[in-house]
Amino acid sequence: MTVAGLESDLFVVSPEVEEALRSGTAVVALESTIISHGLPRPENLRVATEVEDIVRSRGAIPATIAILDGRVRIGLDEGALDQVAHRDDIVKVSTRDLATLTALGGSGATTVAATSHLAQRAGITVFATGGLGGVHREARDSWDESADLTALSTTPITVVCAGVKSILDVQATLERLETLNVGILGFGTQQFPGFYLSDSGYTVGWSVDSVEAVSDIMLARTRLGVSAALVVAYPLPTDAQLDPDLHHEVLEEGLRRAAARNVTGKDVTPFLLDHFHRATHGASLMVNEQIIVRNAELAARIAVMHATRTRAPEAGG
Ligand code: PSU
Ligand code: MN
Repeated sequence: MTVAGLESDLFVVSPEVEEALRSGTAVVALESTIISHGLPRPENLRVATEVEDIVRSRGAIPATIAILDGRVRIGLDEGALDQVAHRDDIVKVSTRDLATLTALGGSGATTVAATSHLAQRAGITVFATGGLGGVHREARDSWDESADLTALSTTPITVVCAGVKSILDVQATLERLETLNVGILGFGTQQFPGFYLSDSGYTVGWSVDSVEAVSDIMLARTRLGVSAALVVAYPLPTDAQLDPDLHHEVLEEGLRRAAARNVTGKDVTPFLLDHFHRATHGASLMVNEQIIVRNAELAARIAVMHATRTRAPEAGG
């Protein structure tokens, strides 16, 4: 059996994801840019595996999404995950690149924008990532705003993240998310998280404390026909965050270097994340790992709760 509407010459859905979608078992979509471009080797594969494991341990099926040799892969086996982590021809893929890359037979790792699109195409409603893309500092001159924002404005999916990357202009990003009708819920907090930092300094309009409440809101959004995404903002505890002074110092240096080397476009985010990993001697990497694992765990709990409530009753049962 195949997932409804997904043609098998273009989509390869892993058997366990296919079975989960068919039976109404909880599935959590996971992005792959974080593996190929967001984390250094060899830690990237270890973290990707750890993230899948935590999703499973909470009773959901992980569906890491990527493009391999022209086909969309929804759910990666060990070999495919290894390819995303280690192949040198894996490009960073946003929504606009999807058709071009698949038609040309290329391989790539999907951003939040592209992953959201493909997840919703496959009928997956919950997605976990680290931090969203957003409006870059200096955007007044560079016009650099992540396509994650516009993608989320048109994709009805629930995204668990630790806010937006702290390398961004958080205030401007929050304004754009409001304009774009993207819902934001603080999970257990009134403060919008700052990715490496527990608190970005900005508050959220709504806060919930339970996965039941998130599921209630997801159900209401479906019934109301709200077609934008819901962001569940989940901060690290303060004792796990990156030291704020170190963060400030490393970010200033990274922005200076990016400007000096004329880094632009889709290279900016990987450049800055890599700078953080080097300049903090791995401290930011540890923080990043914790962020992703925690987000995946919460996403799995939300997905399990939501699946229980929305699963069609068994025929004849
Ligand atoms: N956050 C991370 N690591 C990452 C990214 C975000 O901690 O690698 C990736 C995500 O895939 C996100 C993308 O969608 O960066 C945004 O890139 P850009 O700013 O070029 O839109
Ligand atoms: Mn950009």
